[in-house]
Amino acid sequence: MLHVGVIGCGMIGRDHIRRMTDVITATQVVAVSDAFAENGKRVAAQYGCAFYEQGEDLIADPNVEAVVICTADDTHARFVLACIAAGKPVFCEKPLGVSAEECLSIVEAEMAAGKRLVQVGFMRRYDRGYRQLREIIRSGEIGAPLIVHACHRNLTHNDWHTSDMTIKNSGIHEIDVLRWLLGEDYATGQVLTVKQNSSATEGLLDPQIMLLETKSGARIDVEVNMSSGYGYDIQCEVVGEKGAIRLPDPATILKRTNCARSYEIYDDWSKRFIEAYDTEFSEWAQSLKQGGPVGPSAWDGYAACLAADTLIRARNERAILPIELPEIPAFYRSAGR
Ligand code: ISE
Repeated sequence: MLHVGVIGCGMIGRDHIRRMTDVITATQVVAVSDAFAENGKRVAAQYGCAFYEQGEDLIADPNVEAVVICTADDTHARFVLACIAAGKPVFCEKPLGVSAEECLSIVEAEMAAGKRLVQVGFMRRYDRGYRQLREIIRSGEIGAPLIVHACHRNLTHNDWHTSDMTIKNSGIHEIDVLRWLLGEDYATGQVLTVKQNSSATEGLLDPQIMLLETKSGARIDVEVNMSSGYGYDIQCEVVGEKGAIRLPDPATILKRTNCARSYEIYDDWSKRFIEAYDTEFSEWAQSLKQGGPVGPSAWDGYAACLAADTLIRARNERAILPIELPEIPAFYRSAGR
C-alpha cells in the first residue's frame, strides 16, 4: 500500500483523494494539507487522516511516502522542489510551474537528485481514445500525420480566469497531448484572437486559436474556448497521408424523447476524463512499486510550459515565434509513455 499525502483539497484535490481511497486499491491517503485550514480539516476528518496547515510539514511526515500536489498553479514549483529535496516521489497537477524557468529549475533539481521522482498530471495520455489514436499513428496505418484539428471547450469560466490561463492552464493539455501523439517537438507557435464571445468576462480573450507547427512541418490548429455555453467538449482529428482519425466522444446513453434523439455532453473534465484519471493514478502507484514514475516527466512539463510561454508572447506580439526547446537530456530520454 502506497501512503500518499495530498496538498490542496479543492475540487481536483478532493476528487483525487476520493479516487485514491475508493477506486485505487494500491493507495491510501494518510495526510492532507490545504491553505484553507477549515476545508483541509473537514477533508481530513472525512477520510480519517492527518492534517497539516503547511504543505512542507506534510512532505516531511515520515508516514508520507509519496505526494500529490493539487494547489494553485503558482505554488506547484515550490512544493515539487521540496519533495525532490526530501527524496519523495511527487505527482503534480498541470502546469508543472507558472513559467518555463520555474519548470527548468525542477528539471535541474531532479537531475541533480539522480533519479526520476516527478510526474506531471497530463491525464489525456491515459484516456482510452487518445491512446488508440497514438497506436494507430505509430502503426503507420494513416501514414505520416499532416494536420491536426483540435478543440478544447469549457462550459464556462471562473471570474478569475485570464487570457494567459486559457493557454497555460487549459490549452496546455493539447500542447502536451499533441506533442505526445505526434511524437515530435514544436518548431513555431502563433495565436489568433477572435471576436469575443459576449458571455465571456469583460476583457478576456475568448476564444483563442493556437497554431503550432511541428519540427517535421505538420500543422496544428486548436480552438481553446472557455465559454462554449453548452458543455465540456474535447475534439481531435488527425489527418494523415492515407487517412484521418478522430477522438471518440465518451460513450453516453442515446435518448429518444420529445421527438428527438440526444446524447449527454458532460459539463466538466472530472466526468469527461474520469477513467483517464483512474488509469493515471493506478499506473502511477504501480510504477512507484516498480522503482519510479514512468508517466509524463518534469521534462514534458517543461516542454509544455515553454511552448505555452512562447504562444502567449506570440499572441501579445502578433507574431509567429520559434519554440526553442533545448535537446532532451539523456536522463529523460526514455521517460514518458
Ligand atoms: C482545468 O484545470 C483542467 O485541467 C481541465 O482539463 C481544463 O479543461 C480546464 O480548462 C482547466 O482549467
